[in-house]
Amino acid sequence: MKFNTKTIHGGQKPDAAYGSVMPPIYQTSTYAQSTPGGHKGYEYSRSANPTRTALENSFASIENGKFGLAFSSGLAAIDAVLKLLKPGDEVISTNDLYGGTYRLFTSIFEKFGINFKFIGMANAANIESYITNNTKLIWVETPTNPMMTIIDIKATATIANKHNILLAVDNTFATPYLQRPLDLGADIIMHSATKYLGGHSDLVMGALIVKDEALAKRLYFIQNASGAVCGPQDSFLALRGIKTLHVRMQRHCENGRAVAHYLANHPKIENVYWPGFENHPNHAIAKNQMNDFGGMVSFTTKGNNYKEAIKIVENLKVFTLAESLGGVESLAGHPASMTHASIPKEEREKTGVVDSLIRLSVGIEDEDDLIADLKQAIG
Ligand code: P1T
Repeated sequence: MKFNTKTIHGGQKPDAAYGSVMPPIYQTSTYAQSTPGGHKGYEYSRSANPTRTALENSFASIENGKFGLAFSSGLAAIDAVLKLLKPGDEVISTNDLYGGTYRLFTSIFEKFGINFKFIGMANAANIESYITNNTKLIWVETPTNPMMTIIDIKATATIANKHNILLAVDNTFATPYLQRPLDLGADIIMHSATKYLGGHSDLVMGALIVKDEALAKRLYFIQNASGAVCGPQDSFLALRGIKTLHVRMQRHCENGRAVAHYLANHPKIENVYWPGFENHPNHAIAKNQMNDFGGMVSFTTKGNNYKEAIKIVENLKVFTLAESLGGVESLAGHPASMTHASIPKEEREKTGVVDSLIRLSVGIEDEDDLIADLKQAIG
């Protein structure tokens, strides 16, 4: 089955009871048993729920994995991965990543004796010198949030395999429409399904996808034991969202391209971060591992003018000033004060998250309206 068919049919079959084409929303916490342990595969909805199972099968299918797991948020999914580790273990992570992921690593897991090294991974060979006997996990976001740095998944997987270290890739920005990290050698894919997979800004959810059965069993154990699962209603919404992922992504990419080029030619704009530009430092890797360049675009104002940046985000009318990304509607964010506020200023500025940086999640509206909105807001 090809990708555009998998988004609709992958891991799905009509419901056994009445043949309903969409899986029913099994709004139940528990299931009748004929005798203790005598059930039909479901006993309690933290452990498993049929609507969630349908979604988890879809996750596995679209990412070319074997096992999918759905969580109550993206951070809950990351939390589950980190719980594979024990005190003394080390994690090597991209230094440019979602602020909440950084906060989870440094404010929660460091307290439990897990050590983190945040490094630039634009050159994958750089990773090897940070590996010690205690390194158990490499955490990669690509494209990174919000600087759009591209990390070579295949090269990173080769290094991780050589040292017997797990490689997890946060595939939130790219989605499997653009890149499939398991095919490139990663062990775990993570998603904030809140974003493109859900696609309509109406739910908060996380996903993990793996190929290896032993690893899947360990993650299922954590999912059930820690309990950060999503409900059946949200599972249904995410499944519905995934069915249009490919058509939405196609338009996100087209509009993202138009917006990136418009900004690049604007005299009041300094830098535009979008991996489709030939002069993007990792353009060659992006071209190699992605099918297109996505709908996320970040930029700074001329002279890193903070006041100008705030004026722009306040002036936008079609773009909504809001956290999050990946929905059908266009959003604008100010990472330094919003999504990345939990990263200390000197840390975030090292990776380019300066005070004038604006991040756009380019939606699927008409391209002309988006460009006109930017034009009036930037002036
Ligand atoms: O918000 P949640 O579903 O818990 O997902 C966290 C998360 C993980 N990884 C990436 C790359 C993300 O972008 C996010 C969430 N990000 C935002 C809310 C944001 O506006 O960037």
